[in-house]
Amino acid sequence: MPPDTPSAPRLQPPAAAISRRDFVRATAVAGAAAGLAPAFAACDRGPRLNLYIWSDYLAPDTISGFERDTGIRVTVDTYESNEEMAAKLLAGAQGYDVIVPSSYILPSLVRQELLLSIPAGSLGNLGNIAPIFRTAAANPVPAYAVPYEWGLTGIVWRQDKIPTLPATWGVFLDPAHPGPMTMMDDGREVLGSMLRYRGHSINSTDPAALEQAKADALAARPNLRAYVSAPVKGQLVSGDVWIAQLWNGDAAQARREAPGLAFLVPLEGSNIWIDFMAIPANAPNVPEALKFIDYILRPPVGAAISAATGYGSANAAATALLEDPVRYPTPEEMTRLEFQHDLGETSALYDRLWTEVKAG
Ligand code: SPD
Repeated sequence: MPPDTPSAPRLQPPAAAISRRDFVRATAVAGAAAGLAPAFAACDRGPRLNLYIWSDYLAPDTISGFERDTGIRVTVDTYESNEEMAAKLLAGAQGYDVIVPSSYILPSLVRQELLLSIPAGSLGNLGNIAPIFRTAAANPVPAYAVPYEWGLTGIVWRQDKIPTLPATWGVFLDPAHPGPMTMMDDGREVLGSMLRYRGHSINSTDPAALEQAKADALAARPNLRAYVSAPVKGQLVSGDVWIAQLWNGDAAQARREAPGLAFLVPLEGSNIWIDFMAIPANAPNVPEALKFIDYILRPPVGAAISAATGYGSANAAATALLEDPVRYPTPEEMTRLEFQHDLGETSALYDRLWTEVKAG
């Protein structure tokens, strides 16, 4: 299938073809920002928990196991980027009890007073977190956030159709690329990959480097079918997309359906990220939120989530239960990987450049 032409209309993400949403009770969120609390509260009485999490980021039995164990009814709503989640909170969304932000956005959520600090001693299973995820580099706001899972950003491709893919972000810039391609609907990821392509940090605040990243992203745009993150899995499986910028766990989930898929981290380097569980400042069900986070920290629960999602667990006791855990990068591999950092005031520049890239 030929890629879209340069004159193609604004890229639209396809509908998700693989989703575990059928095993969680998805919330029908009418309208965008506000209005969650009434929808949640109206359902029935009894203890409740409203979880707002990335799509495809739980094990099939995570929610049912928690409900059975605690008698707390859970509603799950999903998002596809940190920015989508933060925008909703900033717009005044009420009703969420647990969210799952990445490390780079945590300081900004704290600065905007959108998070509740987690009371010391309230999580009996906190000791299960591996030491590597307790450092200041890994967790910039330990009083507010508990490590969940970690992963890598790279390229997944149909090896059955393209036996050898060059291990470079330049693939997306090549007009003669060998098949339909997508990049993620995520400004930090797309601009970050273009920054690494030119030898810069994914956390660069250099305006000239960022303008070049924007120019490169714009040069790649005509080669892409869409900006789409996790939901691209269905298109990779069906063969409608052959090459996609994606996270390793979502790539592993797709590979279960299409074994011809392979994943690589480009030689120019990439992003290693950590996601965290946190409680919004306006959470209506804080005791239930703490129970949920502590439940996730149980070793078998964390192990099942890691096995299902294909991401590494931040929980050492959970990882120890897995026969084939996701391997943490070696020190040599880490030389090509960076954690995404909070960029303070430069975040606004990233947002502007990304808006311009998407506008084309
Ligand atoms: N399907 C779950 C994907 C979780 C990705 N979170 C990390 C994003 C880092 N930019």
